[in-house]
Amino acid sequence: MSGPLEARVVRLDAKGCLVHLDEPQDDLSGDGRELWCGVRGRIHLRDRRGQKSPVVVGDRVQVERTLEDRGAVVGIHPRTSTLSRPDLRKGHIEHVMAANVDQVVVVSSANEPEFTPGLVDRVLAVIEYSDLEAVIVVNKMDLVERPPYEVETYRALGYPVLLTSAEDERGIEDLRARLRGRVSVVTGHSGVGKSSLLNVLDPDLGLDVGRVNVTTRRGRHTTTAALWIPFGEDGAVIDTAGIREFGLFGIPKRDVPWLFRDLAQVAPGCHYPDCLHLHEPKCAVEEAVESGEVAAFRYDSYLRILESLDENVTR
Ligand SMILES: Nc1nc2c(ncn2[C@@H]2O[C@H](COP(=O)(O)OP(=O)(O)O)[C@@H](O)[C@H]2O)c(=O)[nH]1
Ligand SMILES: [Mg+2]
Ligand SMILES: [Zn+2]
Repeated sequence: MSGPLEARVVRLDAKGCLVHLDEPQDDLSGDGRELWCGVRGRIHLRDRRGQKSPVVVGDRVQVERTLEDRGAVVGIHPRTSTLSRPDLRKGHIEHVMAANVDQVVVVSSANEPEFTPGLVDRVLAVIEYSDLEAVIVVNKMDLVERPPYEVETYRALGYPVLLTSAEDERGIEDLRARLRGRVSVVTGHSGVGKSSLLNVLDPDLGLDVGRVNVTTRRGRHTTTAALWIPFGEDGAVIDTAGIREFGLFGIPKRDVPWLFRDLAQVAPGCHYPDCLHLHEPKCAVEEAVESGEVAAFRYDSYLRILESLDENVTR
């Protein structure tokens, strides 16, 4: 057997991971590039502290063949970026969801379920902290006359917003152009049409499309694991299931105001340099919200993130 093979982790389960080999191997079935791997002990040990899994989807790894159609991950290349959330069941341990990501595509819907800015604002804050890029997708535009009013605010702040419909296929080519040649994590509440959009972009995918729960109008959660979907040359989409809570892992409270571009613009006018904009005297942010210079929904999202950090203290 020769030296280790270079590969990418494309799927995880309890026992190991599926990797996609850079170079196809003649004696492997299928396209010769898929190999199920366990993870060698020393990698477990090195990365165990605070990590749920030593390898995650998107990781660049080195693998060794063990049995004919089996392998072992023997090395992990340094990550260029990670996306994480606290794992609340296990006492605030960081749960890395994906590695080596270029951008986060946060999908929402204009209706059914009704547009809510909470998750979008959370994702925007996360990407400001991690230097990833964000793309906001408002899907199901076929169901409404005009986009949600929040879209104007996002555009004014310089965030790209794509208005799409998996139903009548508007905005799909713009979305395709945004995904080309990049590694994107796609996130958003269930039922907004993530799988439907990916199926329109690549009809061979055949991802499961769920139904919107009639009583709550909140989607039922249909996908089960983070999934690496190759997308054109060098590009890929990571479909992350069930991200109810998009993580702000380990972000100190005092940094949060600076993750909101609109708040950060006016915050230098606050009386106290460490103002958290929670009713401190002479707060420029509160004045800007009152005058309408800062959109009230953005301030609400900011307050909710601060509250959530109180609940899940991460440091
Ligand atoms: N009217 C309309 N319905 C859509 C659109 N995209 C998805 N849906 C429907 O919304 C439901 C949830 O879609 P799905 O792709 O499973 O959402 P996901 O949970 O975000 O992956 C399904 O019934 C889809 O047929 C759209 O652009 N317009
Ligand atoms: Mg889905
Ligand atoms: Zn202030």
